[in-house]
Amino acid sequence: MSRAAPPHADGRFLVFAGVIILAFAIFLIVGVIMGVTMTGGLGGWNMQDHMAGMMGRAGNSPQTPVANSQPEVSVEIRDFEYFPRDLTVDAGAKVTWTNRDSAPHTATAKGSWDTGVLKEGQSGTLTFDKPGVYDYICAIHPSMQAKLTVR
Ligand SMILES: [Cu+2]
Repeated sequence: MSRAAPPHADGRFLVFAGVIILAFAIFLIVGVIMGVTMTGGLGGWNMQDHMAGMMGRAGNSPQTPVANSQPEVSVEIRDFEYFPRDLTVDAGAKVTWTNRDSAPHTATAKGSWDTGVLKEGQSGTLTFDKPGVYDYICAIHPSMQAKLTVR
């Protein structure tokens, strides 16, 4: 005489399988959410941008003012800072800003001049014919501040 399986065995198995499937589904959903967040897939969210905004590090490192008499002068934008941050050029000089960050930046002297948005690797060149002192910022990250003097 053989013993039949207990009548509740199937039900127990179904509950067990259900828990496994549910756990797997939660794992998948969390994975997708994390993936989207980390890669900036939603609305251009950007880790570098986010960290700089949180830490407010733009403009914090010390820099020596630079005077450059060349007709063409370069400013690099890197790690949410302008290099050099305090630049003097001669009247008539062409100044080129190049963005080395993955985040977009501008060089904007409100009411005077503007490079427009520079994406990673892009440059903007402006010619400065008249002497003057210009404080400028990044229009996207206003904590990025610099100064251009035309003499
Ligand atoms: Cu910026």
